[in-house]
Amino acid sequence: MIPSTTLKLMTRPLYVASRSFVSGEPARPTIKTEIPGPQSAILLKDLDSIQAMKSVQFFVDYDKSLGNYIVDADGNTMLDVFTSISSIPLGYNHPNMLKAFDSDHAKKVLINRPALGVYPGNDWVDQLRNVLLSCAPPGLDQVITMMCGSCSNENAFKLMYFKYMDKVRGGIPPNDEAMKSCLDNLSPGTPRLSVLSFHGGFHGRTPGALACTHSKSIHKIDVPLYDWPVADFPRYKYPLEENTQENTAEDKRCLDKVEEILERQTKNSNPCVGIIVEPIQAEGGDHHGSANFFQGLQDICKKHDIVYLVDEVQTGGGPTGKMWAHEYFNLRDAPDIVTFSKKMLTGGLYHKPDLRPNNAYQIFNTWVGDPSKLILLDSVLKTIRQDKLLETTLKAGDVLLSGLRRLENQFPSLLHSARGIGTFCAVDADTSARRDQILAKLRTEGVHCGGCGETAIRIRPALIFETKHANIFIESLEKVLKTF
Ligand code: PSZ
Repeated sequence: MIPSTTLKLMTRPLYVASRSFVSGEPARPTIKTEIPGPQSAILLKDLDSIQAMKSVQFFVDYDKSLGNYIVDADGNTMLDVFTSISSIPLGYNHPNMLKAFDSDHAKKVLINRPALGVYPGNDWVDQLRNVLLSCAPPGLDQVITMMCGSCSNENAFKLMYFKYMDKVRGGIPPNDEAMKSCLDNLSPGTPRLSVLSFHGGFHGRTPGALACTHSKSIHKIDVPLYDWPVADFPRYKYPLEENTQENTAEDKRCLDKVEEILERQTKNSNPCVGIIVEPIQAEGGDHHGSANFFQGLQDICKKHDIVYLVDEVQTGGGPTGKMWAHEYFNLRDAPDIVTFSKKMLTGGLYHKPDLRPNNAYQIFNTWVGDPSKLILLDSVLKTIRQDKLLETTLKAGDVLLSGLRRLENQFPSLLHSARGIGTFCAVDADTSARRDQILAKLRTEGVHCGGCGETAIRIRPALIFETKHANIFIESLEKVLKTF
């Protein structure tokens, strides 16, 4: 008879997990119920009685979730390649982040949340310098914290207006008439100015940011917004290396359009003070622009002396394998403003010194950010450096993208246009309905993924996502595609 210990060894799964960055992480997903399961269904019904949040997908057990694996209220353990819309930098319950509030000082920062614009703590300047400026985009040395991505963009727009009006007045402060009329939203204190954005872009939900958002009608319907101009963002043919001529022509078409719009806006007395653009249009469908396109936009901004704002809310913080996606574009100069949130854990903006507001309280609100978030971000940045997570992201991204390319060749009627930088990857399904079916079936395989745009499958894992996780994702996707 075989001794029971040997039997146990023999029946152990062949797949033995290598060490993960978060120890104790499950080796694979395990699914016990449909998702949402019965427990989530009860909670959904309960929530619905007090809040109309029809978007909730399932409830999560954040005590049990670990590393790359999210555990739902019904005990289903899923590989999470969506991470709360790309906002969980180191996966769930990373020990370094859990430790971040161990000290009394950190706890006191957490509970004594100040109005940072008037009463910052005595370590605030060091925190801004040592944490936020330690990972600033090259060439930018001014930083302001904010609460979220939308309000970061909203305040970036204000910096643009201030700079523009300062130039219009030749550096002279606004006169009494302007100071009075602005209280009634009237000219000359309230000028007519605009920000140029792109079809398919997403920049947030507050009115200015929403005026620049053009991904889905449901975000905008029934909301009064500025009549700001919208330009075309390139739409490339894939694979890129087989379509260079067409894609270069597409860049030129889009850049010419931008110039045309800027001139029209000036003629119509609604001048553009700046351009807002995502390095990769994420919500709108993971549309990439070339380095040539982004360099061209910067040239246009310089020619018209307007502000170049790169919105790195979704791309920033490492998922492309660099801290900032625009670092891939070899811009001749830093963008004038870079906004961030999500994986950076605090919202905010980096900007050039010439955009500093002239007066106190022009950029201001009660909290202007949250110092406890910088304590967490500090532990995230140290972990990224110590564990070389940007390299990990590039390696995992290679496996993802080559896997997606193999699958689009194997299933050409189902998938096309695989693309990505680092783990910031996507592939399109043939129809919206198919994309949704693929996402639903992936979930029954234990992979929590998301969509964006009309037909894209969007991959947004944490920075601790490794090649072994990428292999599980690709294997699961292949299994799902075989069912069609
Ligand atoms: O539906 C939503 O409100 C969503 S789904 C994903 C986002 C928002 N992303 C937020 C986002 C972004 O991706 C970019 C490029 N810019 C600004 C924002 C807005 O950030 P939040 O949501 O923090 O205001």
